[in-house]
Amino acid sequence: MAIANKNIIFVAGLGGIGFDTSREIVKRGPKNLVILDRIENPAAIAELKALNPKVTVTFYPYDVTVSVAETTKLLKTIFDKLKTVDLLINGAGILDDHQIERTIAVNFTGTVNTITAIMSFWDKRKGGPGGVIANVCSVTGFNAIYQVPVYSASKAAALSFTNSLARLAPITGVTAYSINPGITKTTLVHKFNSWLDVEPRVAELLLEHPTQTTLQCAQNFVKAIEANQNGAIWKVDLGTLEAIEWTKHWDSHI
Ligand code: NAQ
Repeated sequence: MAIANKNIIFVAGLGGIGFDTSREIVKRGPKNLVILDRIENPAAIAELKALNPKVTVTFYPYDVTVSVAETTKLLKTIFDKLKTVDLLINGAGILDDHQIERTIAVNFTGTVNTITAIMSFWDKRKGGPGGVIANVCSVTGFNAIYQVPVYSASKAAALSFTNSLARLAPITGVTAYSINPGITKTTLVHKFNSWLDVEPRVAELLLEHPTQTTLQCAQNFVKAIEANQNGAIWKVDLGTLEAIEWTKHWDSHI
């Protein structure tokens, strides 16, 4: 999907990976970039606006743990203004295996609920135009960082949900793919709690191995958006972009 002239909603567009990706998106000249994030950052929004004055950048506070009904209300405000939305990016995530419910609420339920809410505007069975969803999952959804099993499982769940969404596209008209970053230098991975403190040095150990910058990640993130492949599972690791092949071990045959 060419980003120029599109209307894009970016949940968590101000985070470490999110903000650099927002900058790459704005450079490509969408019509609207609507950023939804938990905490407002006027300086960051001003920077995005200054980057490309032709782009309308707006911000609404949004916590992904609110109800589907509340999300639907916010989306109605946005759809009333923009009329159409081409792409929804879900990027909210936390990494803290001491907070079990919150991890699942943000990383998995938040993604599912946001998508459930946008379906009432997009679903072709309701006369909607369809749309595109990009979910930020993680390479830990492929193979866990087993010292953070709750986080890893929440990302595997988000990835599985995304793969199902892609299969449902013929019914809903809504396509989907996942963006799965490898270890990327942001505050998220600087220091974090392992489950039951099984490995107090998990962050230090991880960061002994090669990582990528947020800019490298963001540049490949927008390439994946431009490729626009329903069902793609994008690995965005160490400055590279690769569509991974998912191994099938079982088939429902329906
Ligand atoms: P950062 O903490 O900077 O950004 C998280 C974003 O989520 C922020 O915009 C924050 O406001 C938003 N957020 C958190 N709770 C929210 C809520 N309740 N409602 C709305 N928004 C909320 O972290 P980041 O590294 O930029 O992470 C961005 C996304 O990439 C997250 O989903 C994260 O899980 C994912 N990710 C990050 C990394 C990494 O290394 N930084 C990796 C993969 C995926 C492999 C690696 C990991 O999985 C971490 C071990």
